[in-house]
Amino acid sequence: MLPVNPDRFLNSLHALRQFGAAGIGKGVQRPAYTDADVAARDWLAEEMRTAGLTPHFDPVGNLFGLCEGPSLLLGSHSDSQPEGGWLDGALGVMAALEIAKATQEAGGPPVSVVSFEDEEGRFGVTTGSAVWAGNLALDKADTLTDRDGVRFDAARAVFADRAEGFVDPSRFTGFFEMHIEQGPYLDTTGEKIGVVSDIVGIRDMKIILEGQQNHAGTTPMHLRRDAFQALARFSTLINERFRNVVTPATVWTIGHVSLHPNASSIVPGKVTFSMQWRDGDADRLARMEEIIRATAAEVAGEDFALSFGPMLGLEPVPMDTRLRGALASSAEHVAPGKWRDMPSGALHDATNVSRLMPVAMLFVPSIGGISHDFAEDTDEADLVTGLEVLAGAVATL
Ligand code: HGY
Ligand code: MN
Ligand code: MN
Repeated sequence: MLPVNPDRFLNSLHALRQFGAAGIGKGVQRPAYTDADVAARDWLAEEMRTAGLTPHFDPVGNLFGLCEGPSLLLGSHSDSQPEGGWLDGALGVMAALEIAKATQEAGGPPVSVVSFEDEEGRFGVTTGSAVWAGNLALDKADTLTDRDGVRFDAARAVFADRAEGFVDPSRFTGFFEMHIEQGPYLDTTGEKIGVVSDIVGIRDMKIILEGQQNHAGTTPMHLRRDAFQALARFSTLINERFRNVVTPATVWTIGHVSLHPNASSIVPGKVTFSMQWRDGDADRLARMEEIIRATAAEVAGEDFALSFGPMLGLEPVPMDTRLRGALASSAEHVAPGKWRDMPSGALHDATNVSRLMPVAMLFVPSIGGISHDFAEDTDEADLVTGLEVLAGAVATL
């Protein structure tokens, strides 16, 4: 068994939490490329150096802690949602660093560490690992903008003085990512570990409908071309039309809506909204895209100009059998009868890394199933159990 140090691990997690601490519970506000994110990465680079690893920033801000020669890669991401929890991503990065330290103290196996950048998609979808893995071309990523119109190339310039080239993935023999479940299943069943079977696919795009801005008092209802009403009709129609295409595991979200000019006495003339959908089946994702595009065109009709932003997406991926088996046997050893195989409804960097090498993931419970919220939390005993399962899997490889 690798000599992991639970207190050292938990202390490092609480240290990372200070960067962008929201002051509400253990919440954090550490979106990619913000001052808090950059400060956290600079701190992490020093932690890696102290742990005997060579810190390496790449051109998009992915931070690797490299050990000599071929090695296992462990990690996740340390950026957060605009309102995030202290564990989403951070858990996997600090568990990786703890195991890198333990493997050095134990004389192997060699472990490198990574904190990917913009996994939370301020600009794209798992942007940093997507660029590193070749799922997203850098010149295309550079044209992406965040919800305030900031361009990706302008944001990533903050790392220009630190960035070296992209790390060659062939130095790594496989990738493990530990993550909170971010859903209700382990918390409900009382199980301690999820060994991930596969990660769902995702599609994400912006839809714009433009009608007619007008006076909210003098414009009769039958003459309006109200962009909010068009969005409301679109949402109602797709919920109906998805019914015979989706399963209980399919999800879709309109999470970001920008009404123009967003004033209570003005009929909104324009709406820009995010349309995101996820499922384990690529064909179902494609059928849903057809319904979305057709329904948007139907709602637009003659009254609204319709346009679509770039569609970003990742395919569903199965986890590597050998690495997953190492996690399962370690889980049975550490938490006998208290673990399960399960799919991931959340996206992770492991999806992109799976293009380059074998990958596997494990989950620990999320209290109340809450995530992407300041209230996100996990019992510290469960965090340590996850660390021990991961260490056991690494030791067998
Ligand atoms: O949205 C996701 O699945 C990830 O947490 N960014
Ligand atoms: Mn995450
Ligand atoms: Mn997340």
